[in-house]
Amino acid sequence: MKKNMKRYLSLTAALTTGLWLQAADVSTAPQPAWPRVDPAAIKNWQDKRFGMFIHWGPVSLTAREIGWSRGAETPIAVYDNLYRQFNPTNFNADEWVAVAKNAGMKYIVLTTKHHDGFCLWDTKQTDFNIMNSPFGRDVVKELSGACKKAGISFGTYYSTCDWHHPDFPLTSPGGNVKREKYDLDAYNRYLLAQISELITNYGPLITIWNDVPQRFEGRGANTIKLVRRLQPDITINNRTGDGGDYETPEQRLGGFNLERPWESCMTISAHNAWAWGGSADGVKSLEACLRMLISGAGGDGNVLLNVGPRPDGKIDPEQSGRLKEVGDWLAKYGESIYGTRGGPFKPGKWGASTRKGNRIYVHVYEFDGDTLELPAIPARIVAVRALTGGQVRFQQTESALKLTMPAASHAALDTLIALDLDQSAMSIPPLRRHSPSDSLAIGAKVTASNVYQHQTEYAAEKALDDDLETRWATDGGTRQAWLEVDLGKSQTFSRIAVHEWEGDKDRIQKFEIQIRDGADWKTLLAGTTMGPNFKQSFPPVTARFVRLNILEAKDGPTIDELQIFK
Ligand code: FHN
Repeated sequence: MKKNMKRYLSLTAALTTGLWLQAADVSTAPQPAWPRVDPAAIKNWQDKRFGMFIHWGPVSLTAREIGWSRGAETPIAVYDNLYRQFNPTNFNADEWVAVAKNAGMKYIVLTTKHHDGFCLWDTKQTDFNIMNSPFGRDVVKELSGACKKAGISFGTYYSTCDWHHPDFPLTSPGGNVKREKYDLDAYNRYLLAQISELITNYGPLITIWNDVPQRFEGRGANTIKLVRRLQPDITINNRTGDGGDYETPEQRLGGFNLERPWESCMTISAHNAWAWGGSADGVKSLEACLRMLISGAGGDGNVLLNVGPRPDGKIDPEQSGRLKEVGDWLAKYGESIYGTRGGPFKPGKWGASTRKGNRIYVHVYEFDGDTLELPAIPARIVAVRALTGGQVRFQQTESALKLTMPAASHAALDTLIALDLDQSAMSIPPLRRHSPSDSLAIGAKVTASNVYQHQTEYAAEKALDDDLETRWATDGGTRQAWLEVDLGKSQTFSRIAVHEWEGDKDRIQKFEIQIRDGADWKTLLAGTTMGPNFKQSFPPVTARFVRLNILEAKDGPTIDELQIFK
């Protein structure tokens, strides 16, 4: 699990004292009757598909993580006074916007205030802001103005959690220290006043990107109501604490979902740093960045790719250079990303697909030799073209769609093939490409000893749907539970993987994995904790029925995915 996510989860876990809810719980909580976004606004946001996230502040002087290093690697007194030496004279908002445009990014989201409480705009609510640094310029004003001038949208990241503010109940390190004295009502007034400033003085915004959900006496809903009142067409993420317009999977891609909008926030940093991580940090490969974008769009999601500018105000050439390469790809093939919807073929190791009008864009990462076999589609293909060059042939039958292309014509990072149909591509139901390396358990019959409030949203099937965004859940307080998979026939397998929900660390404390041998269950392997990345290989066994038997749990066990491999 990424360090930050672990920290974030420890924060939210530490805060489950009735003050906070897990982001995942929050996003699946029944949506309160708060004002919803105009569908046209969310479509406008979805069509952009690719945005720039920017984490910046005086902390960049230390090359340590924003917010999280306060009171940890950097003593609080030192951290809180960094702004007195912060003078990024090379900051040029037009240059930042040019980097985003050259990358093919259609919107920018800036950390106007992170958990450390420092404000990058001329706020009247506190002196702890950029105007009182040697730099003395309103970064939010300059950047929002540069965006407007260049025709790209601007959004604000705003942390509802503020470890610096004396009225906020928690402080550093990591929000794990509870203040003796605090005044949540006063803090809430402060928060709403600042959000009002950002929307009123720097809008219109494409989004307000709240972070670390705060849901105390419905305050999240209050924030949403205020935001909607100030700018009805603004999109609000799911971390306000009471729902929101889109999900925010972090450092991973969201699952294929045509109903619930989502945006994955990812770091270009090779070490997943959000703020400037120093000149040795490095950046992710072009392949990694392109696959985020392509498979993200393939899942019907946006990608918000983060840069951490240097303390002198420049975006490091290693980061801007990588982004330019992504932009060069988008300049040629952006039609397959912008304004498309995900599918119909769900993303996988093989590649991904997007669609627009009568066209399906098939992005192929891996062929099987010269061919790629996809599920049949209920539409007739009238033309096929390899947009990345070369000749491609297709064969369409009742049971499959086969694309054939000589290996010499396969593109290095993504072979893009356009399928033109005799009808709209948008009504084709989502299809899953099966591959020999798939889990044998996908879609298998499954029963469970308990399901959270008997809700289908948390049914046993959600642990076998090949989607890490859904999960089987059990009732709170459940200490023992089992999940029984029927593979339909005896199958031979040698590896099991379990993705335990990350929202609460190690709920499972003792488990067995068993296979049915006649009338009895035979234990294949046993252990204590599982976590989100449990994997175990063993000598091949043959069985039809497999059971995850949870013998001890701290609270209701909940599994994102159980996988069984040959
Ligand atoms: O704690 C923050 C983290 O520093 C960063 O801002 C990410 C970006 O999505 N959000 C929180 C971790 O989930």
